[in-house]
Amino acid sequence: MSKAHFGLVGLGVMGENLVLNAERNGFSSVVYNRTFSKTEAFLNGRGFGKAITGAKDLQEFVSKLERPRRILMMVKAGSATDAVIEQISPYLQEGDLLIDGGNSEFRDTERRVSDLESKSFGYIGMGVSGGAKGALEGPSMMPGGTKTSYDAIESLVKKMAAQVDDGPCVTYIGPGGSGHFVKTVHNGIEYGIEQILAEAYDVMKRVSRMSGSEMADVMAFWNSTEELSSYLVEITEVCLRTKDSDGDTDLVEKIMDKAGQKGTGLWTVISALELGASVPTIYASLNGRVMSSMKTQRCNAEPILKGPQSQSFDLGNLDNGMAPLMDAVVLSSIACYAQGMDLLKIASEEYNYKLNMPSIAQIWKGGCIIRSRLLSRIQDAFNRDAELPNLLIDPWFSDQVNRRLSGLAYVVEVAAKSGIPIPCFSSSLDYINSYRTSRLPQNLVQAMRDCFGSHTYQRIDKEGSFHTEWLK
Ligand code: NBP
Repeated sequence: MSKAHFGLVGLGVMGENLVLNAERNGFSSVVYNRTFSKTEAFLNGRGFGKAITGAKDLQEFVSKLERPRRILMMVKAGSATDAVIEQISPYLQEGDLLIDGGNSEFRDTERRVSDLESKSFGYIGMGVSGGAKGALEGPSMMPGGTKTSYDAIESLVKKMAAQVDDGPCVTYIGPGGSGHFVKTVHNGIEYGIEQILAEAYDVMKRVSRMSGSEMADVMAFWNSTEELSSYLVEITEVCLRTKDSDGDTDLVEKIMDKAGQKGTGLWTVISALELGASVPTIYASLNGRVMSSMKTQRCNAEPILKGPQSQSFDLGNLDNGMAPLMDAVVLSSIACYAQGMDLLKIASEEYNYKLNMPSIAQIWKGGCIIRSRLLSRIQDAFNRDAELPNLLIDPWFSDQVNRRLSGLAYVVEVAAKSGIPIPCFSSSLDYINSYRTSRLPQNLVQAMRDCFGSHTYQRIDKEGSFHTEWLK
């Protein structure tokens, strides 16, 4: 019997869809899952009649693959990934290649790449984005590791990936854990944009008293514009338009307002703090989820802590796409992408990843959760200037900032006067205002530090390090 082209370990939501994708693209496959009943169910269900066979154990699985073996692991990140590597390694031979498609922490991937490559196996840490549908129809994929290992999987991943006007949504990202680092930052941006849209919903609902279907119409309008056309706006429209089974109530109003924040969003912020990158919009989205999880405390505090008296404010209408609110969403989304790209640039320097910024924007244009038309502008901006210090000062983006900043400021004012939390809108406004201010008040911070701790300061009028006896 001829050997299969491709192997998959882990028949979860992602694994099932990815192996069907590979098979559809001409790669006969073998699947293995820790719990064999899932393998059987898959082979008798969605995998039936396809060029996909199963294996009961890892030895049988490995023996059914052509060499060099290409094995994709789609299991829970962390100890499960280590367990699979440990269990499968005894059956691998020189040149065989393991691909970790889970959401692994990039430092784990650094460790695994050096460990596995030292044993003459290939190891690729590959971020995969697109959820179940993307995995089946074509995800965005971010593979990192040695270039020779990538070359061995290029034909496979290029066929499996989403395709956009300028090619497949996959490219060699760089060495070590760079693929998983880029996926982590992708997810950080995703956290930010989800929170931005949630804030827009809250303002429309509570200030403008709009219904789910009216808000869905606004999303449809926004999705028709160059600045906001995106997958996340598209699905927000669907979420807002969907009714509960009673047919009357908006389903979203029945959903518990608590969101988790354990994985990649948290790691994005930790990495940014470690590297000295400024990501306030992404951090605000993470903190929004932390606050959301304090449901009992919030319920207890509501009658104690009085907000401002309610007032009416004009936020526009559907004909102008709720103009100031659209300004707020556009600029906050731009701030979010700018922060993510900045973090990638700083990490690229620090870890010597040599990231190609236009290519990263290109592979996010299709298949993944943050796909949007804005990414073409981001790609153009970094193509124009590979050393661009920040997206905000690219001509197209600075024009957006200059036209929309007063709208964002107005929405922040309206929300503050209405007692509505808008962590991403306000952080984005502060981020942009800080970035465009040549003289910030940290001169006073330096004065205080020198006053209480003799930390010294620099002057703007002469070179050197200075200390003043402030309390004499
Ligand atoms: P899960 O993250 O729920 O993982 C399920 C798979 O992991 C099952 O096949 C399970 O086997 C296997 N597994 C576990 Br749990 N512990 C194991 C162990 N110790 N040894 C061997 N196998 C083990 O599935 P998923 O949602 O498809 O996600 C897979 C990976 O892709 C994760 O890292 C996830 O973060 C990432 N990801 C998910 C999405 C998404 O939208 N879901 C998107 C992008 C990336 P069992 O059947 O025997 O329990």
